[in-house]
Formats: sequence, C-alpha cells, structure tokens
Amino acid sequence: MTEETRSIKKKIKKVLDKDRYQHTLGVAYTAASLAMRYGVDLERAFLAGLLHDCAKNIPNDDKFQLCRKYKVKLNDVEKKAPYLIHAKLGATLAEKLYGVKDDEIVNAIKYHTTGRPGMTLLEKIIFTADYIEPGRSNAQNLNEIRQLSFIDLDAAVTKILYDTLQYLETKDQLIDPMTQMTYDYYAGIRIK
Ligand code: DGI
Ligand code: FE
Ligand code: FE
Repeated sequence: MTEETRSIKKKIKKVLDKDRYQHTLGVAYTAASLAMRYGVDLERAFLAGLLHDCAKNIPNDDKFQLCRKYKVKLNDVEKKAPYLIHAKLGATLAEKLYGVKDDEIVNAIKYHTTGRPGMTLLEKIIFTADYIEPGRSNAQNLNEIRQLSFIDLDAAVTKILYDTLQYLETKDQLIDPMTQMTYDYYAGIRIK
C-alpha cells in the first residue's frame, strides 16, 4: 500500500460509520482480487474501492449543499432519491478533498451505483466489487454472480444490472436513466 492509500484509508475510517467502513474494506479487497484476475493495477483498484462510498454518510441537506458548492449537476431521479447522490458527489470529493488525480478512479466512484455504457475495466471492477463483497448478503443470485465475476466480468455486470432493475421495479423505485442505459448497453453487447 502506498503512503497516499494509507493516509486515505485513515481519513475514510473517520468519515464513515462502522458498518460502512467494513463494507468499504470489503469492496477494496474484492476490487484488488478482481484486479489480479483481470490484470488491472491493484493499488488503483484498492484506492477506488476505499473511496467509492466516501460521501455515503453525509446528511442529505449537506449533500445538496456540497453539490451546489462544487457545481455537481443532479438529474430528477437523484433529486427525488438523494441516496443516489453519494456516487457523483463522492467522485468530486475524491478529487477535491482526497487529492485523487486519476480520472479513471474518479469515474469508477462516479458510476459505481448506476454503471455507465462502455465502462473501463476498473469501473466494471468497482461496480461489481460493490455488489459482491463478502459483507453483502441480501441480493438474489449472489453466489452465482460472485463466481461469474471471476469468469466473465461483462456477464456479471449484465446480471447485476438486470437483478437491480428487477429489484427496483418490485419496490416501485424510480429508475435512474443511466442504470437503464447501462443495462441496455451491456445486454446488447452480450448478444453480439
Ligand atoms: O452505496 P452502496 O449501498 O454500497 O451501493 P450502491 O451505491 O450501489 O447503491 C445501491 C442501491 O442503489 C441499491 O439499493 C440499488 C440502488 N440503485 C441502483 N440504481 C438505481 C438505484 N436506485 C434507484 N432509485 N434508481 C436507480 O436507477
Ligand atoms: Fe455506493
Ligand atoms: Fe458501496
């Protein structure tokens, strides 16, 4: 672990509650494991995992205020479901507060909840690690997706998006257009 990573790990421990910090470590180590499998730099995967939920424990009022301060643009779904904001805002805080200059890490944080069409390997690794880390237990098909992640990452991403959209529909939740676009993109890619 570099000095930068070590110092960010300490800061993250302070801004997250206990459970969220445990989840964060789970994502960081799972991302590092996927990075080993897919030939991505471990350090960057671990750091992106550490930072992915850095804005998660900020109260909603403060989230909106910080988005105004840093000119983070929100769509209608994010305004109605403010828990989604932590992804975009987290990406901005990674740059402004944690000094991350690596755009791919910033984007991995930004798109970790909805994904986006044409994700880089690192982005797909964070998106997937967030869903499969060992502390997660409530999603359906989790064992299958965990195995699939180490066999075919695009197939795992597609299945995660499919199950997430299904889950959101059964719960009558608003779908962020980006989540739908990402699913359509990866479902299309899989058929080719
Ligand atoms: O922050 P975490 O809990 O670790 O994980 P996350 O950032 O992936 O957020 C997970 C939640 O986000 C999960 O309950 C599904 C939800 N989600 C993903 N896409 C959408 C969404 N919620 C809404 N309303 N709309 C979406 O498009
Ligand atoms: Fe998150
Ligand atoms: Fe997370």
